[in-house]
Amino acid sequence: MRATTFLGSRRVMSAIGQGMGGRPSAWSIQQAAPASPFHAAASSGGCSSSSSSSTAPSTSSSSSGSLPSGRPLRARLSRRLSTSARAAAVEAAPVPAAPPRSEVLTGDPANNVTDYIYSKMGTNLHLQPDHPICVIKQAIYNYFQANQPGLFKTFDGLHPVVSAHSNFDEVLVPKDHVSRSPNDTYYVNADTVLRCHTSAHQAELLRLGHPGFLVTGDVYRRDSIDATHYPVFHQMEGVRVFSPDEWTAAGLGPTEFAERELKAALEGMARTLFGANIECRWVDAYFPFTNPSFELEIFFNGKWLEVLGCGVMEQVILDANYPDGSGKKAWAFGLGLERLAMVLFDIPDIRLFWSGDERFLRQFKAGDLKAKFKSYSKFPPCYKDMAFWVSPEFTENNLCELVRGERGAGEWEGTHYGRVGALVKESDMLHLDDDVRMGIGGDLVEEVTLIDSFTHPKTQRTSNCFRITYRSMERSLTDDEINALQDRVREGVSGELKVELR
Ligand code: FA5
Ligand code: MG
Repeated sequence: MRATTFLGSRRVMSAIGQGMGGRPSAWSIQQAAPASPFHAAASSGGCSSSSSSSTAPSTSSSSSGSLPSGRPLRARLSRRLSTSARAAAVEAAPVPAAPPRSEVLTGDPANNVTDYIYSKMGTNLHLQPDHPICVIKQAIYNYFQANQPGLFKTFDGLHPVVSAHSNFDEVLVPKDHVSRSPNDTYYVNADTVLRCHTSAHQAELLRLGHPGFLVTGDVYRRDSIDATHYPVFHQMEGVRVFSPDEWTAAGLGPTEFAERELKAALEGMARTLFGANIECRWVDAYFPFTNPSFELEIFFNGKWLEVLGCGVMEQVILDANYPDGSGKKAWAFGLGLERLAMVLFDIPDIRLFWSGDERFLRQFKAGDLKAKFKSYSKFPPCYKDMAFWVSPEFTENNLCELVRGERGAGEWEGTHYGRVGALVKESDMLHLDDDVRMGIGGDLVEEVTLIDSFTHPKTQRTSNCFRITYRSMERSLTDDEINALQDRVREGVSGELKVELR
């Protein structure tokens, strides 16, 4: 479990939706402003406002939940959402193909991209119409379009290789922020990265003067390994700019107004996607580019799952980029599409999104938000523990990269990546011989967990014990195969990460 979020800081519970103890209760609906379409949408789901434990004002009783025609708003909304003719117009941009390998694995001293990561580039799950990532993306576009027709311009094809300047500097990420570290971000060279968030495009799109936009794309992070973290995933960025007359009409200050609009928009989105009974909570957060900042969590499979970060945009960003930005106010959010799709379609493991297995893919269809994933197999996990004295080279992310790294033994044959279309030829892989570039376990690695750590009182050396869980989504693994993988992991960690195995 990471102590801090990647771009945000450690979280503090906000008052909204926080229970008296134990599990916080679901959120309550914010005070509605009649002028805001998002407020109408947010109240349409009739989400049960949390009981006495919530301190947020609730309007579920004061909001009518219907439009002037008398038709229930929810019915109207869902009709609109299913009308493809009214779907958001997506910015016509060429689909970002994988760049040539030599442009991403450059040999530059700062380069830390692996072939495993490169093999994911150009796959663009968010552009494959029947893929669950694309299905949920489209549902969210439709929601925003239905609420504010034409306001949000959508961008699906912005290239994931971006300057460090736009990924970090333009969104005020401090020079010494952890997310800039090569332990956390993939560098092509010292000035160029694989975007680690879609916020990398905020400033450039603000400069074009769009008052609202949604950007979807693949993002890349060196990260821990478990069922909800993957080194490549898909984010959607949303930005909405307001003018003074809007907050004046609402009788609110600019920041207060933007915060209220933001939460209403996102609560409405959650209820539109998941229905009224979904359990959600707001958590206070920190991001360098927003203030105040929040994260939204959804209760899923017995745990709170963080699905998005958001906040009121730092004024400096608007001032520096938006035409006449100093008189404006904006909100921004960045959501994880895999996480939302896991909740919506009941998908238990993030690795499944990359499966080329027909038994997975055929369960989803464009426009079908009702599909629930049916497990076609449940193979037993296999646990391997490994203890070692750590070295200066050792970090948990380095271990995860080494363990998962490139193709999984036995998973590469045939079309494991084929159907989802990773544009890597087998011949490109054959000359690779370095375990850090190649990796070992691929998607057979389900989880890497630190289960024990102690510092020797005399030598002050620290020993860690990690448990690696291996499991295939598609077949049974043999003992011999796992033992061979684990032997290679042990060789890799002692050789590459210079740790002393115990
Ligand atoms: C960000 O990336 C911010 N750029 C979000 C933002 C945008 C905040 C605009 C404010 C304004 P964070 O690092 O928390 O924040 O990631 C956002 C979401 O991406 C998370 O909530 C989660 O849903 C998803 N996510 C993060 N890491 C992973 C991962 N390794 N695998 C899958 N999903 C992930
Ligand atoms: Mg976060």
